[in-house]
Amino acid sequence: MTGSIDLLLKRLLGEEKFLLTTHRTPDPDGLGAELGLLHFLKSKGKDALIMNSEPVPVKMRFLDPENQASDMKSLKDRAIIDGRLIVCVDNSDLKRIDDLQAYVREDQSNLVIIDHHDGMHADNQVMFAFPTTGSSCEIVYELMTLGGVEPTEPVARSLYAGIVSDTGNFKYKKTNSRTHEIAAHLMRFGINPAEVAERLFENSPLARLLLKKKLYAGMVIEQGRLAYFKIRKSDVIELGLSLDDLDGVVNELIESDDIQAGILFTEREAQQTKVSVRSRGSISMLASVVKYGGGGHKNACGATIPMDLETAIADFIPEALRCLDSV
Ligand SMILES: [Mn+2]
Repeated sequence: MTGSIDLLLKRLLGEEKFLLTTHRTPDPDGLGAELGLLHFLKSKGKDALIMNSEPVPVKMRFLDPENQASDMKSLKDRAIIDGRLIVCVDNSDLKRIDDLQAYVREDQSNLVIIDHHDGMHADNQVMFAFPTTGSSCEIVYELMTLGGVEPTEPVARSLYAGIVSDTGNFKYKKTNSRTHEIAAHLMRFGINPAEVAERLFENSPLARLLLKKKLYAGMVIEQGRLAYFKIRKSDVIELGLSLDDLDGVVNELIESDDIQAGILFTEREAQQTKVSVRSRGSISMLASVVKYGGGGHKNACGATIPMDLETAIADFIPEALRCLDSV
């Protein structure tokens, strides 16, 4: 079952106080959807705020010029959270909202999830899932349109950035004519697409190039069809980077025609390895990450494995190859 924008609109307008959140390490789609939804709810006279588990990465701060996205790490008075409907966008895995999980009632009556990842079941009460939509920002745009609210220029920019980023510059499979219509409409609010692309993708520090040098030096290709690389936390920190600076690197692995799937293993803690998986076309890698409690899309998914880096790699690679065999 696919989520319904009508029912989502009804569900939201029936409440007064909101807390908007997304997954940890917020990305442009999660942040854009939050900012769009915040603008929408405030336009409807609602009391709404954004509260993420982590601060907005420096690179994405241009999307939130008024610093409307606050985070649990710098929150002083937690009483502000009480009595609000928690709306989680771009994420249906509650583990990924960290401390905020504690505020979700056991019966989830104070929770709404708005997401576009694969494999979720919409009930249009708690879970509003739109798995055929390329980005959460498109869902929020449709909601705003149905509710009769126009974006401001910064809101249009953040929605546009989320769409560009989550559709892989309009090239991933969920991109359709509606995606382009929405992007075209958002551009009329004064967005400069070249500038957005440059800020999102091209203003990376030299250290990121050095990090990539390290990644590629250790790249492994299995059976001529699966490529992977790994990075240790200390390597990232030594270069003065954060784990967010690795965003998008894994996509490069499947740029080669012969490589069907690419994986980045990131050591987050001594016994915690993040695995990010990308695949081409009809190849779904979801089964490989679901085993570890992960999720995502068929062509872009991930999980956090409670093992050290090398053990996680040894454990995961056979799972990934099994996925490729089943195609
Ligand atoms: Mn997304």
